[in-house]
Amino acid sequence: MSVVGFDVGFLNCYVAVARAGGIETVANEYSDRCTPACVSFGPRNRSIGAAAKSQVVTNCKNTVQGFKRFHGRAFSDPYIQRLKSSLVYDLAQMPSGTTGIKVMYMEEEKVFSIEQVTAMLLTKMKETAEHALKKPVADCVVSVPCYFTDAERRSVVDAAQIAGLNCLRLMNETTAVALAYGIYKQDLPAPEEKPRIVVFVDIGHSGYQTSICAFNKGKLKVLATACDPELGGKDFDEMLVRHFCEEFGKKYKLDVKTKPRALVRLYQECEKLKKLMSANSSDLPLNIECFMNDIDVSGKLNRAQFEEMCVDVLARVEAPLHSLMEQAKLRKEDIYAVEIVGGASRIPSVKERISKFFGKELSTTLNADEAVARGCALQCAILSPAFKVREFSITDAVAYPISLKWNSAAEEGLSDCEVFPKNHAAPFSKVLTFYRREPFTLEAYYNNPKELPYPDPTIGQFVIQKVVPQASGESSKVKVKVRINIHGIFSVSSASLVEVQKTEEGEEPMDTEQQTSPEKEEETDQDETKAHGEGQKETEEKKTPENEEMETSTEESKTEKKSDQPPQAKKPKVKTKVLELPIENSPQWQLALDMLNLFVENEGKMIMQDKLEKERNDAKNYVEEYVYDMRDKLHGMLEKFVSEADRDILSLKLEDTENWLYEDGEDQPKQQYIDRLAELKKLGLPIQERYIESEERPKAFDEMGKQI
Ligand code: ATP
Ligand code: K
Ligand code: MG
Repeated sequence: MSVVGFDVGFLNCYVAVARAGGIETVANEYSDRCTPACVSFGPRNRSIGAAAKSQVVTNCKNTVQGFKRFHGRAFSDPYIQRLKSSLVYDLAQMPSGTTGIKVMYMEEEKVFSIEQVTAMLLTKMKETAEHALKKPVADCVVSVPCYFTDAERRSVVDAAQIAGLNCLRLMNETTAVALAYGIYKQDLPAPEEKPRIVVFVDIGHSGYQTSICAFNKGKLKVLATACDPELGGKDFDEMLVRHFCEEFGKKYKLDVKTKPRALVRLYQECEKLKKLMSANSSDLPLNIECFMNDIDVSGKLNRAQFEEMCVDVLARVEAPLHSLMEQAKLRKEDIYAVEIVGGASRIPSVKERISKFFGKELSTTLNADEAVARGCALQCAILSPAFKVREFSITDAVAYPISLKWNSAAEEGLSDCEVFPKNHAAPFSKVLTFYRREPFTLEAYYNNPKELPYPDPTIGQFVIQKVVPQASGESSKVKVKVRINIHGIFSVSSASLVEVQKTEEGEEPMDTEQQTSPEKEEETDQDETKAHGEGQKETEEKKTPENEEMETSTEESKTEKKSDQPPQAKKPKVKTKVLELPIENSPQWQLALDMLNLFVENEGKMIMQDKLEKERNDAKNYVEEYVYDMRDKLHGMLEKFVSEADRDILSLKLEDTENWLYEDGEDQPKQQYIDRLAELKKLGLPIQERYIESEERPKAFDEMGKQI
């Protein structure tokens, strides 16, 4: 059982683990706690993270970044099509219609699905966690933006599975931040007191997320969220790039947009400049050597100019904040603190706008880069039975209202009802009742497409199978449990048919189940009570049985409503038997199981290939190191221990090997390097042994001296 949190950022990823000392953000093999969300494909292997980022310029067509936004999207999605033209690498359509990336890998053209690419990144992050914990990692919590839709979330869950991870929860990034904020707070109001209201703002590279949360001792409830999925650090970079493209166009007659490599470099330099400007308001230089056509370029900019060119971007900071306050129906005075995280929250003019909106100093008590990963690790610790952590209940909120529609059995066309309104508590289950004679289909969809940052309101189709009429010929009562699960994903989790059997008065009902009492019909799932805590009952208005019938029954059921009352003692006893019904799930853009399995297998193969390639490279490096090391020593410390003739033989052999390494030996199987090294060592070892012996001898005498 591992306790790990992964912040899969658009640009920057972080890994946090729970160890005896508490939650810790851990460093990768470059001693960096930040791992770039970057995967690079080569003729023999993949590079992931920092190693990939270093190839952004040299191997730009096969180095992918910024892929977080491709999850759960059709290739034909206008958003994808628009992005496609601005990317340095290629996108392609998967057989299922979703988005893939097209690269050269192992000297072949390959298309990888977005789930595979994110899985690669997760593979790297998993290794980082395993290295820190010194044991295999599977259980984890993975972050997603709170504005991710169902299809996007399912795609990330699949990516985790491809990487061999067991994702216990997909956690909304702002909720992870809220948990990281709340769990250590000792002074939260008691459960019966007025909650502490805190606003969280996360501005990353791609997205802007805000949430407003209510805290009491031991619990947090997300009241509302508001986002701009298209506002982040990248938009500021974009403005700078546009500015310098124009400037260099005029100044040097360069058309930067025609050279992907130059463009990639310009983006890198502009990002650096943007960061410098956060700490500095004076003129700052931007210089790139050999930028294009061997021309060195240079320019300069100051913060005031930067802010001026970003007015339109900055103007978008306020809208989500307005929406947040409107949804929560709270006044600005009710807010205890505004906590900001995310890299782009360091931009002074962004901070100013937010601070001005709330009329409040912003709080930066959390680590702006690591809070999401830490929150995820904390959530993983809470979910892990093996780890002791302070009890803390988290109630998240539904981001977009969800409705169900179905063909009415009464033949009057489609019926529908909103099952989860916006900001409804999540995770959560509801039981809906239908009266049916035959199998029927429920279609789940987002009922307010306008607010959806996604072109397709469909969530999926769910066929309730094997529905049959009662023995009497009447419609059967079918109970369908719908839920927003722990990942924030909608599902039809179970369906059952209540078979009514009339029995003689006084006869003991046998092998029957008492009908569930209406009060129990709406409840959270057993396995989720822990994640919820008790806040649920207080905040969730209980529907009366009438309400539920009204909302969930089809027309023809209304006449039967009376017979649906709990059995009464004097009437003939009614036995009921509950039959589980199979459900056929077709969520939108769901990766098919056989594909998922294939991807799991392929990821395993690629991991193996990377490992072999690493071993091969290591073997080559050992030869190279030996050549340089031995050559130095032959003319240094080993000089006295080798005859001139032997030294010449070995020297020649070393030189031969060096030449070979630069020519035929550049790219050989591992065994070749091992053999070469063995050959060299055969000559070198006797010399080294003579040296060691001569070093040991005086020491041995010394030891003897001490003993006497
Ligand atoms: P997302 O949350 O959108 O998935 P992410 O988590 O990868 O993205 P972060 O790491 O939070 O993003 O933030 C990265 C962004 O913050 C980049 O645009 C980066 O240039 C910007 N950034 C980091 N430090 C600074 C700074 N000091 N000043 C201005 N911008 C900064
Ligand atoms: K991040
Ligand atoms: Mg982020």
